[in-house]
Amino acid sequence: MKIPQPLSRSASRGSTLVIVLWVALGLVSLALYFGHSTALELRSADHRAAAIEAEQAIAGAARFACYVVTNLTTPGVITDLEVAPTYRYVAEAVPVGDAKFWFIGRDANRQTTGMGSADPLLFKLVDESSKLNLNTATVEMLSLLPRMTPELAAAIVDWRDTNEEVSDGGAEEETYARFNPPYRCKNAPFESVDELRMVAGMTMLILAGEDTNRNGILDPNEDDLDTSAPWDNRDGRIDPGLLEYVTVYSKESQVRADGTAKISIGAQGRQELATLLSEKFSASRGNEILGALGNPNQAPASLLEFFVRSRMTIDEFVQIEGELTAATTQQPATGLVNVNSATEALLACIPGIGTDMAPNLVSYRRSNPNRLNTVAWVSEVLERDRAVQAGRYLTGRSAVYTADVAGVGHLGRGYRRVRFVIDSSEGGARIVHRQDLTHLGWALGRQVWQQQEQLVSRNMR
Ligand SMILES: [Ca+2]
Ligand SMILES: [Ca+2]
Ligand SMILES: [Ca+2]
Ligand SMILES: [Ca+2]
Repeated sequence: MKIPQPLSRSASRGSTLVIVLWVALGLVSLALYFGHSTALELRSADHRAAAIEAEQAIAGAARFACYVVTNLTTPGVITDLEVAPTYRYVAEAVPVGDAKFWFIGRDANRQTTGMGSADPLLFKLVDESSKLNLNTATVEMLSLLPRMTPELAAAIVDWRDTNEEVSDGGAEEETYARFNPPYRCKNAPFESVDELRMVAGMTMLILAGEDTNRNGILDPNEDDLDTSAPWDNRDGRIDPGLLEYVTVYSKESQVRADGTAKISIGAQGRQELATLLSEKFSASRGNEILGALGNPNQAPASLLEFFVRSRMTIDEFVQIEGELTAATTQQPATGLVNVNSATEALLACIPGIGTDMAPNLVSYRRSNPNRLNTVAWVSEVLERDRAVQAGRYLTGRSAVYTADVAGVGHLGRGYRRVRFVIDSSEGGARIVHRQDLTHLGWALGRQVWQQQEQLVSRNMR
């Protein structure tokens, strides 16, 4: 019988070594694992901190925008010339501690065909009166918007009108009842432009077009066909969707600079108007103007018509324009288009202007930048009848602005973007809409991206 021999000394030492090695290996991998996850944790904490900085900068930017809107040299006029340099509304890479913010703006004088890839982003507030108001524009006006069809324009009007009568090509209750799942036709005014998604026949391509990050300029993925989303036509120009051209917020200011109600240009305001004219000019000049205006019961329907009929000079009219309103209780002044800030594509939708005269208005603006504080100059470009027709849809002043604010934290990290709509129509400034647009991705263009990259690499060295 064989008695089992104890393991030799050397074999026992060998297995101990193997065990020690395994333990050491385990400890090393644990150390590596925790080291790596701590680094990850640190980096993500750093990003979270940067994002919080960006959010704080954006909140500050919104307050700054409210201040600018309520402190304009001429209320409702927001051209570069009118704004004092100490609080210019052009805001680019404004530092707030380690963070920065930008206003993502638009160029009103860009060509109808869109902006080329070389066109830079403009950093400023956006005038909501530079767009068509979904709640007041007619089917005819809506139909002329880029990417719009007559059927879709009719469906938009059917969505907001209170009746159930289907407009030509439009959609009411029975169309929406057939959807899966079905829903009701709103039959009430639009409360946001995003509500357009609900309208029958609408697609994301029509809404956003090539400009999927909604910054008004051509980004690399928006000019490469279908290499990356979205599909685009790679023609070197941005072809934006409907969202670029429509609003639900535009409205006229109801108050004068001193906070009192504006004077009606209708019969009910005639006495106040007479007082204003004699105060601003003289009693005799006032009488001349009132005489030219004629019968108070056939009052002008718009400020532009008032100007044309009054035979005032533009310089005279500018002095009283902010005191007057064409709004009546039956027809509140909602949705007028500011002829000084609307693009050519938008102006072409206005009755009396059209595609033939819109380019002339834009070229007048380019050559007369110091005239963009009034609606009166339109009568120097359009003939009288067309000016009177267009006047009902136009204004020279705005009360509602968008601050589309992008911000980054330290070292360009933690990108965030929030859009604020600021309404000053009742005096003061109220934020009436806030929308987080961070999910649309980087919207500050290639130039700012490169600047941020350089900043990071300088700091890494
Ligand atoms: Ca309806
Ligand atoms: Ca874009
Ligand atoms: Ca693309
Ligand atoms: Ca294009």
